[in-house]
Amino acid sequence: MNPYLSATTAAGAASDVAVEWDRGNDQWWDWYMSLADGPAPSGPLSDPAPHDPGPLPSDDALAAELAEPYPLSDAQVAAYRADSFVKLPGVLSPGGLERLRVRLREMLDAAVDPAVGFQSLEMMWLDDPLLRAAVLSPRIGGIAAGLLGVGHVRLYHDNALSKEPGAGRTPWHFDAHHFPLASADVLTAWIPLQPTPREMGPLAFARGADTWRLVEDVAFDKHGTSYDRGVSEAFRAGEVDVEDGPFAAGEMSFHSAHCFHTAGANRTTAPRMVLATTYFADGVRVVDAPTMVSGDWRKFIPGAEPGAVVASGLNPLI
Ligand SMILES: O=C(O)CCC(=O)C(=O)O
Repeated sequence: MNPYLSATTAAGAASDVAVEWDRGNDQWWDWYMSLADGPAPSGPLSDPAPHDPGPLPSDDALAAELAEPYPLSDAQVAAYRADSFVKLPGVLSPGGLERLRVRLREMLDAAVDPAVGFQSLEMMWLDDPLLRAAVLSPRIGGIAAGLLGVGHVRLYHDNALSKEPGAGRTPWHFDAHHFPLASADVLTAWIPLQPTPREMGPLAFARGADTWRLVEDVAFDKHGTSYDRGVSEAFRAGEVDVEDGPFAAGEMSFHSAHCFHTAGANRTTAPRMVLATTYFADGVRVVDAPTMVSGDWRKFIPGAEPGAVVASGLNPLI
């Protein structure tokens, strides 16, 4: 039995996820990360290359940067649709990202046990003006709307994700399994807050809008690592192209809820800090039967019931 599950969520077959999650979202991440295949990382950690983010913008300058539209090209929109993800250069300035990194670090340090290897925190936008400006940013929300081909998006949630030095892989998964949203028009902006070389564990993507269908029949395993292994074997057998390159300063990715993704271990001495924000097209409904893989989703859509349109006060239009 997986040690992160309660008696209720552990019950039944290993592929049975029908009950709802009954712990917090940080415990959800502890569970989900334990499903990653492969040996625990070992050996010395390397120092990342020095990075000078340059001058740090004032609050007003950062707010202005976050409000400025990003010139999304037709080729970038087409790439997102064909590949199920796109990596975009120069979305935010290195100095702006450094300000977000410092603030997010303070918030994580105040809230999370330092012994945890994959540290997470959500709904920071409710407590912090800087995070609010980033999470509700017209620049980032505008890219999300442009990629989905809609006028506006709504926020599902924000997420701080810090993979600490030495922490292991993120297992292969797709977010349609995770978010209880009944639509393909859902995407996540993955915003690294420092340059992220391969050895730090950048997010990696299985290319192709329909690639998820290759692994539809791989049985989920809530106790162990067989699902992650099965997905990776199927992708190898299907010669799926995996984009696993580094992220330069200011570069960020947008991946569809149908994009399979994973991330390597962090083999550096610095935390791999990321702000991940998930947006969806206005009018999307909650699925009829959320599962334990959705975590504590009610925190992000208070008052909503299965089948209802997602439009709570915590899902503002951007
Ligand atoms: O940051 C990671 O390692 C995983 C993040 C992820 O799965 C996501 O943002 O959808």
